[in-house]
Amino acid sequence: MIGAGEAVVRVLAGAGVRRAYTVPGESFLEVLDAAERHPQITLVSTRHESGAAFMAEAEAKLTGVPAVAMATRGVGASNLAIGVHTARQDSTPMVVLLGQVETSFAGREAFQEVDLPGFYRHITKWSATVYRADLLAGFVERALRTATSGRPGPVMLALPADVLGERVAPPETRAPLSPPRPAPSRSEARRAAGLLGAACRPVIVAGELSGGARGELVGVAERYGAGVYTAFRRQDRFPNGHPNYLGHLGLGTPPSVLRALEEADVVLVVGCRLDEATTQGYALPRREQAVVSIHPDPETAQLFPAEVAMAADVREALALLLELAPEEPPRRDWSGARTAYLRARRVPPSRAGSGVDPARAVAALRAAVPGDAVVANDAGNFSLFLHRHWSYDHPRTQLAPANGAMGYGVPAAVAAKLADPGRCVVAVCGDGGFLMSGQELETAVRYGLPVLVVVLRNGLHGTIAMHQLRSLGRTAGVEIEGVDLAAYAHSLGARGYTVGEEGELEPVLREALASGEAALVDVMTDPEIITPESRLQDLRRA
Ligand SMILES: Cc1ncc(C[n+]2csc(CCOP(=O)(O)OP(=O)(O)O)c2C)c(N)n1
Repeated sequence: MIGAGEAVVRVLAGAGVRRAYTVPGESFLEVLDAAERHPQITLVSTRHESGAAFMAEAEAKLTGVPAVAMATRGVGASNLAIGVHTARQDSTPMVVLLGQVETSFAGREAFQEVDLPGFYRHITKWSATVYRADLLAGFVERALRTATSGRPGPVMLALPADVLGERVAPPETRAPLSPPRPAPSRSEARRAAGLLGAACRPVIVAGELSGGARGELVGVAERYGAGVYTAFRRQDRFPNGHPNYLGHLGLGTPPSVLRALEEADVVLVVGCRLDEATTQGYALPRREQAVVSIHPDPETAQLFPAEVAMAADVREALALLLELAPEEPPRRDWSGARTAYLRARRVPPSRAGSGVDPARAVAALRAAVPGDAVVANDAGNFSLFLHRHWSYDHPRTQLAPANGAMGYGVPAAVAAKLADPGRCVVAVCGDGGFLMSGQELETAVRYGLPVLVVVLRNGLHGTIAMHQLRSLGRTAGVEIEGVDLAAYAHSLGARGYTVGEEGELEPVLREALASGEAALVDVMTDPEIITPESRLQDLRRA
C-alpha cells in the first residue's frame, strides 16, 4: 500500500506530467510531499497562486503536455482562478488539484471552505470532489483525459485532507496520454477541397490547435494558393516570413491588413474557436463567406455557420486536404495583401518626445535575441507594438494570453525556461502587469533560470487611459508611481537595468542576456505613444 498523495503523483508522472506549480498549503501535504520526492516531477514553489496557474498554463501551451497547478482550499483556489480562466479561454490543458477541508467538517463553512466544484464549474471543463481514496487514481486519470481531448482545457479535482491521509493500492501503470484523434470524413474533405480549389480568394485562419500541424498547414496554403492569417495571439502558428502570410487578427489590426480576409470568398478555419478578437468583434467571417472549419471538438467546429464543419484531428484533416489538393496549385496573387502586412510591420523612426518609442524598443529586442527565442507577454497596449513589429518565424515562440490576463508575462517566462532550458526566454510586460506578478522573478532566481524581463514602462494603465479618453474624455485610476524596478529586481536576486534612451537599449539587452542570470530591463517609454497609430494628446483633444 502507498499514501493516497503518492498515488495521485504516480498517475500524473505516468501520463507524462513533469511539473507541479504551487503555493503550499496545509490541506494537501501528502501531494506536496509525493511530488517533491518523485524522480520525474519537479515541484515548483511560486510566490503567488496566480503565478503557479500561469506557469502551468504556459508550460502546456509551449509543450502540449499538461502541467499541474495546486493550491489550498478557498484562499488558494481564489488566487489560482485567473490562470484557470486563462487555460479555459486559451484551450490549454491543465490539471488543477485543490486541497479541501476534511469530509467530517464539510458543509459547515469550515476554515476556508468553499464549494470548490461549484466555484470552478464555469472556468473548467470538469470539476469534482474525490471522496474516496481508492477512487483517486481513476479520477486523476479521467482528469488527464478530459483536459487533453477535444477542445483542451483545465479540469479541477478537490481533494479533502482526510482522503489524502489514507493508504491505497498502487495505481496500475498505464501508457502515456494519447488523446483521441478523430479521423476526418473523406466526403467532407472532398467538399472542402472542392470549395478551396474553386475559390477566387481563399484564406486560412490558423488558430490555437494548429501548432502541431505546421508542415501540413504550410502545405495546404501553398497547394491551394491560400493567404494565411493567424488568430489572436497565435502568431507563431505560421512562418511570418512566408509569402502567403498576411497578418495577425488581433486588437488594432489595421484595415489594410484585414482587407484580404474581408474580400475572401472561402475561409478555412483551422483549430480555432474564432474568439472575439480574432473575428474583430464577431464581424468576420461574414455570413456570405463560405467557411470550412476543422476542429477536433464537434461543438467548436460548428460554433460559426460553416459550409463544411470537419470535427476531426487538425493534422489528419489537413493531411487529407493535401492529398486531395489540385495537381497544379491555383495561381493567386497575394502580393498586395502581403505588402500591406509588411508595411504595417515596419518599425517607424522614433516618434518619442521623451524616453523610448515602444516600437523602437521592440526592434531593439528583436535585434538582441535569437530568432527562436520564446517571447511571453502580458496584457496591455504595449503588447500592440510587440504583436505588430515582431516576426514569429519559428514554432513555439509565442506565449500570450488570449484572454488578456495581466500578470501573465513573468510567470509564463519562468515556466518556458523550466520546460525548455536551452532556449532564450523573454517576458515583455507593461508596468501595470509587471507589478501584478513580478515577484515571480524570485522564483526564477531560486530555480536558477536566466529569464529576461523587459518592462515597457509608461507610468500608466495605458490601455485603460486610452479607453477612458475615447469614451469619456478624462481618466480615472490609471496612474502608476515611478517604482524603481531595477532596484526591485535586485532585491529579488536578479539583475536590474533602467534605460531611458533608445541608443542604450540594445547594448543593455545584450549585456543582460550574456549575464546568464535572471534580469530585468526597465525601459522608460514615451507615455504619449499609446498605440502604433495614436497619441494620448490626440485622444484628449478629440
Ligand atoms: C488581471 C487584469 N486586470 C485588469 C485588466 C484590465 N486591463 C487591461 S490592460 C490594463 C492596463 C495595463 O497596464 P500596463 O501593464 O501598464 O500596460 P499599458 O496598457 O500601459 O501598456 C488593464 C488594467 C486586465 N486585462 N487583466
